[in-house]
Amino acid sequence: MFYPPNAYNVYVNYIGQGSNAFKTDSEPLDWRHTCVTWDSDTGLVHLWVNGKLYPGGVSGKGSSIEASISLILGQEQDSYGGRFDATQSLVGEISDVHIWDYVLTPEDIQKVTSGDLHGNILNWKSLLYEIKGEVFVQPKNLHLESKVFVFPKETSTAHVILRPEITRPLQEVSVCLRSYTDLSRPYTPFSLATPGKDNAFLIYLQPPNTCFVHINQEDTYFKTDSESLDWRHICVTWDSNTGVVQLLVNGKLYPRRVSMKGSSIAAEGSIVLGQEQDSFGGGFDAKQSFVGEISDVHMWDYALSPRDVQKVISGGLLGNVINFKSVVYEVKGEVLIQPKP
Ligand SMILES: [Ca+2]
Repeated sequence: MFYPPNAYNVYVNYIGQGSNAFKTDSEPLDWRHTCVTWDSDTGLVHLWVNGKLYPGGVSGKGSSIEASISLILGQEQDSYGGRFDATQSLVGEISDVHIWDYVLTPEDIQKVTSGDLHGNILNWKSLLYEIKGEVFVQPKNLHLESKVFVFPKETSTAHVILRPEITRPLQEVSVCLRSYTDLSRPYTPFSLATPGKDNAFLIYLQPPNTCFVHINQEDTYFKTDSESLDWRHICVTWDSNTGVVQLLVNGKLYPRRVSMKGSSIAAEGSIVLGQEQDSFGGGFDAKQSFVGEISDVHMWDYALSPRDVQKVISGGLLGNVINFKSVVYEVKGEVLIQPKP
């Protein structure tokens, strides 16, 4: 049992509460790798989180776990194979489950973490399983650090969906990204739609030197220096209190505008890279699509200052709503993930 943010309880043959309560370091909102080992001879229980050992207590010394087991992911059994409690269920993602009939050494744990050691009792790579209820099997996301999305051609289908870490109404927003394109027609690197507002937060570029920012359906335009055929770093910020919209290209602030003062962007957002949404999650037009490369997409729930943007450009400030290094995403259609040039 995991009690966020940082407590675990391990039960062995009913025994566990208290004697095997672990306190770990608080982990960021990211994947974590957990190992628990138990040895009946000594009763010792150890917990490893992301390769770090948290020594535990003693449980079930001299006992053994019976041969006939019911093994379930995502629910807590209060009887053999059943009696689940929704308030103890897992909501999220699980992968790489392995079980061994021996106690792993620290060297073993390193191998497990790097994917070089698989379970001998249960091996995730050759698992027999049954899915009950609403559980989806999805490809594992590659971590995007030092990666770019490549949109190789004009389509009305290729796009990337980003899942934000914060979902509540936003009175302030900043979005930054790097893009590289040779398009001479208008295009859309970033489109955020909310129910009933397809242009809740939209960055729409019209080469060679116009940038449209839409906030809750109102568009504002900026004249910029002409684009050169190179990577460009774009940030757009908006603060509902003043309505001020800032556009910064490669750190340069253009004359500020005002839009949709006093409004807020609804909590339920559909965030799409590479296509312009004309409905929630769809309504794409190939002639407004992005062709080229996009990287380093970050989003915040506050308005960055020009000084903050300098930190973003140097990699010293990462988004709190979307952090490109850990973002959960889905690729739809022909979009490739390639190393950063
Ligand atoms: Ca639209």
